[in-house]
Amino acid sequence: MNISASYRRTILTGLFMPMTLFILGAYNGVMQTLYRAGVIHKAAVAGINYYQGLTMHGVINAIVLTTFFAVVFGHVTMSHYLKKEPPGWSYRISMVLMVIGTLIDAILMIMGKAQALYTFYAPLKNSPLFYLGTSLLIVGSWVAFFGWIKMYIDWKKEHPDGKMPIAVLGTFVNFTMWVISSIPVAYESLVLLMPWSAGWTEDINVPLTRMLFWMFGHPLVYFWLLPAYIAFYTILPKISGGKLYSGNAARLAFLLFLILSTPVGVHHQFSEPVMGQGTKLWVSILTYAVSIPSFMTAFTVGASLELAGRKRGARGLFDWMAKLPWFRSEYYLFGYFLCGLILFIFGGLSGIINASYSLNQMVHNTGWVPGHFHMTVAGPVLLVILGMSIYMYSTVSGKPVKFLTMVTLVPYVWMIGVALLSHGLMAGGLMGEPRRTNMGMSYTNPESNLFNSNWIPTATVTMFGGIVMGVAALIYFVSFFATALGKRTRQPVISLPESEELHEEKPIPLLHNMKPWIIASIILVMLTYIPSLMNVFKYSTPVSNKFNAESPVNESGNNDKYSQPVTNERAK
Ligand code: HAS
Repeated sequence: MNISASYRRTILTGLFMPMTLFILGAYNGVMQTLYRAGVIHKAAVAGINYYQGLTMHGVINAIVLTTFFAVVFGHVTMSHYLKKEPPGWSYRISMVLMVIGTLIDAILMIMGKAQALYTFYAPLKNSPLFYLGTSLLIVGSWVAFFGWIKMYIDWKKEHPDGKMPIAVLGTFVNFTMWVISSIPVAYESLVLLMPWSAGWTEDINVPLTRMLFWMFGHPLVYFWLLPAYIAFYTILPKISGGKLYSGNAARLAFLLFLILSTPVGVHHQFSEPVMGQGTKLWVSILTYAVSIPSFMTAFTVGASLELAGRKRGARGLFDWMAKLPWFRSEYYLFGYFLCGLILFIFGGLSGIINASYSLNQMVHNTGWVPGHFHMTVAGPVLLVILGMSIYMYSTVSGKPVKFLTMVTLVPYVWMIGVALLSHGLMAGGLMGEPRRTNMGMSYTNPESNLFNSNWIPTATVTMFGGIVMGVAALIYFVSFFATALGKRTRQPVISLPESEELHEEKPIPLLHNMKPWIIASIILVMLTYIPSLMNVFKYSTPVSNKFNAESPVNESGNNDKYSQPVTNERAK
């Protein structure tokens, strides 16, 4: 489909800008592994301190890059399937808000005024502008969604009998969940954290900010994941040479995410005494339930791949795997998708371990947790972002992909790096290695009396993994920017590989109507968060404004307001 110059520029900005920042995000990731392994024994390198670097790594990679990608991939998907452009006001305002918000955050992080990590709840404190910048980024992404709704209504008028394409349903599910879940974080940022960090309010209720953050923070991980799932269901079967095994299964998986993603945030708070046991048990059950759409995806996508292998002439039980287009540069997206899926098998299984309340006590706040999430967010999520970003840049700009062989190899190198990194982190985590700790100044520094030689081998494996990932990222950056700065040789278009469904399945009305699922989602959110809020207000109260960025310890020495009600309540 041909597109207007202004829409094209918006899409290209939405790909180019976050990818440029990702250089900083990736650099700080490699640095984390060097601190961890004890290669660096300092608090800062090149003027960037440990927590500042970790904040840049998390915010850029996990919030900025992912949100821009979800919006740009949404634009391309909607336009490809509905054969329309979104209204000009929506894509322009959305991109302007997102760019301004991101620039504010980036400048603050570089200046060291925002180092409260990507999970920006109290008591760590950022500059008030950080909360504003992040809110602009999020609201900007909503505006794009509002434009797609308008686009879909217009399309539906023209095609009254047309059924919503799977990719459109996936995008709508993702952004509906995103809007629902970003309301609590907007309240946390704009009503609680911003006035507190500006000094307009004295007190802050720390557990409340944490609960509101995680109410957003877990759906956030599925907001990262669902664009990848859209690609697995609607693009991968085509480029593998097969068909989508079941469209109904794909639709059901997306709709299950809509109801189950938001109420599970409390599983990040299993160790917090303010949450009651009943709430924790309920959330543990819901967390197992939210794995079901991923198990369904493993089956449906796996069956689609088997079909593709068999169409390519495979016989026997496993031969289909060998027949798939591995390392073939004309199908370079295949490597990005499959390496992501392979990592996700282990990322998903480790998530299920986290979901068990009792096992969580062993792994929480250890290296295990970043081990888990690098096989999810640096697995399918990032690999689909990298593959699709270069693909979309090339088609939408009309510029051919440069260094195609290198582009084809990147996901395999990256996958080896992530596997090593996550193995090191998880093995270390099981031996108690903490996360978010400058181990180079303590546990892996022989000069320190905290030195623990047991953690050296695992931290070293983590570092090798980080370096391999760094090499893959470097090769990718060279190819991406060479493509972006190359010459246009073709007509710019929006075009995606489009998978057919294997069977003409009987339409199930419930899978074509989002309303009951939205209602169910709101009911489940209330069933989880009304008791959670009651827990928070029962066992905690706001404390005075005595925290600073360097230390989360309340320096007022006056903890009466906090400890008194808790002690009394618990003592009853
Ligand atoms: Fe998680 C912590 C539980 C999925 C990200 N998670 C995190 C954090 C992040 C994160 C960032 O219950 C840390 C936050 C922080 O900073 O503190 N997570 C789960 C569960 C799932 C899960 C049950 N997480 C994700 C995804 C993420 C992500 C997806 C990012 C995108 N997670 C937790 C819990 C914690 C947690 C606790 C708190 C830990 C703590 O104590 O702090 C499930 O959704 C996972 C289900 C997935 C599967 C895998 C299906 C496999 C597929 C691949 C098939 C392969 C094929 C290829 C078809 C069941 C689909 C085959 C072909 C060949 C040729 C081989």
